[in-house]
Amino acid sequence: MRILFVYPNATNTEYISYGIAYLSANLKAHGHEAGLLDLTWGRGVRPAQVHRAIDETGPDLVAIGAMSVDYPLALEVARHVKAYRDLPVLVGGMHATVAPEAVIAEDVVDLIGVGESEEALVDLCDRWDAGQDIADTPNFWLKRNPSTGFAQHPERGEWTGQGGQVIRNAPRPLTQNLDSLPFPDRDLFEFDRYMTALNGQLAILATRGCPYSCTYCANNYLRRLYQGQKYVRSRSVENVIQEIEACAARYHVRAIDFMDDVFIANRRWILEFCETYAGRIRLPFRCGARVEYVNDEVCAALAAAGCTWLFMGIEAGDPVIRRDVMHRTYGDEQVVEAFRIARAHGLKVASFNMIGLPRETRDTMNKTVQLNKAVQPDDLRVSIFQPYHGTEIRDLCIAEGFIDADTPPGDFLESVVRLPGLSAHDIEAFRQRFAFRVYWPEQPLKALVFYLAGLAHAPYARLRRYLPAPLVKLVSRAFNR
Ligand code: B12
Ligand code: SF4
Repeated sequence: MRILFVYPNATNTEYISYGIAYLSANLKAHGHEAGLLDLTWGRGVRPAQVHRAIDETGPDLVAIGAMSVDYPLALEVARHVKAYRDLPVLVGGMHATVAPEAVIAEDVVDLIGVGESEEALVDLCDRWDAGQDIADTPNFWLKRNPSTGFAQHPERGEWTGQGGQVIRNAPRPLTQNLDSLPFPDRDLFEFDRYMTALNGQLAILATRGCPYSCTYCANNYLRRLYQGQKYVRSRSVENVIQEIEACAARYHVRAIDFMDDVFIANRRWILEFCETYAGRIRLPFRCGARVEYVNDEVCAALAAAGCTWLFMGIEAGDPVIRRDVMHRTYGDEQVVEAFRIARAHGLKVASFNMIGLPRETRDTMNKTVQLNKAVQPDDLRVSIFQPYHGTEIRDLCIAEGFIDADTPPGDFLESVVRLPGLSAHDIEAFRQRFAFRVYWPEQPLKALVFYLAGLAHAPYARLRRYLPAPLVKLVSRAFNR
């Protein structure tokens, strides 16, 4: 079977979709073929691009992978597909997982994939090739064709996507042995182009899942979706190292970027990893952490292995918002201590923060600035809170009137939450000055640089796709340490 993947990377972030790359690798390992329409490097989508990709690949199925932020563009692509050819359109990825009813309700969508889908997609394609009924394939929701009584199938009915009874199959059990999956198919993408844009930083995923369940995060939803199963899984150290070695032999890799939710969550695993990595890889790397897992033993091992940066969520400075709204229960002292320990071992630490949360006031946002001021992070990121579908915090926002039931999450540049006394404009203005206030007067030069970057952030994100490529590359390099 031949699949045309579509990566509607609406934010033009220079990262491939590892979801699509894993799916493609597993499909190819099982004898199927894959092509790609990658929208990372352009401005939105033109019908001609879709037509060309269909003509070149000759797909049996168009498979679009989208996060919520990419979803409007994903739908636009689906409309272009349907206007050109009567091909089945499958939408998977994080948005279809957290908002399945809304996605399957679209006329231009025939099937959706819910949750992790490597094995499920192979199952679907195998059944398809064998001419079997696909109606009860786990993970997939699809529309049963009213005229034939079967799930829609090229030989049995038209792929109109309209009408029909929706069949909702439960997700397959999670893949527990992650080593059984082939390495992601980076070559499906123009991977060298991504590596150049990211200054040689290679993204790797060593784990899946997170031990926590913060109210605003997809893990909160996924943990419930996969209730009763082991949710946090790690690849073996050897498997991860082999992937890095294979990539280092193929691409110009200068550093490793572990994209895992909490890379250091499993003490035994991280200690074994650091020892092996130090002996075989010797490239600088960065990873994500949580303050609860930071201690002298782990930081010493990370530093000895070549870790340069730790990314750690402070998220909110107000302990009540942290506990009641976000379900993050660490204290301020724990944050200060974790930053101190990491830096004592020579690691640089960046803080992640969010503002514009439900129940937020100017006072609580100031507390987030103050906690950052206390730790003086080497770098910091401030996001404007977005109520993603499927999360507990979205339910809270609706219940307490901060958003309407049908409010979509914003484009991450602007708040969509109604907060008494704080407009979207106030929140954006606060974000712009956030870093300046953290670093001033302790680090005046840094305060000024971050102030200018804060001012430029939103206009740059909106204009980026219209700027000349060399300029975008320069900015990416400057901000990708
Ligand atoms: C790595 C990562 C990134 C990386 C790379 C993203 C990328 N392009 O893939 C970077 C740093 C660039 C990033 C950026 C952002 N991210 Co991010 N990111 C992640 C993270 C930590 C892991 C994602 C991953 O690669 N997982 C491993 C792969 C194998 O899993 P997967 O992508 O889910 O794919 C599986 C299934 O979804 C499914 N699937 C995927 N595609 C398809 C397609 C089809 C057809 C089918 C059938 C199935 C399918 O099968 C795949 C294999 O099992 C997740 C957290 C998480 N727990 O998932 C957040 C997460 C995906 N990110 C999130 C967000 C919000 C963002 C940003 C918008 C943040 C921001 N404010 O800028 C940006 C968006 C930029 C963009 N367009 O890429 C949210 C998305 C929430 C939502 N409802 O959409 C998540 C879930 C974290 C959270 N807050 O809850 N992110
Ligand atoms: S610790 Fe991070 S990844 Fe884990 S649930 Fe909380 S926000 Fe999500």
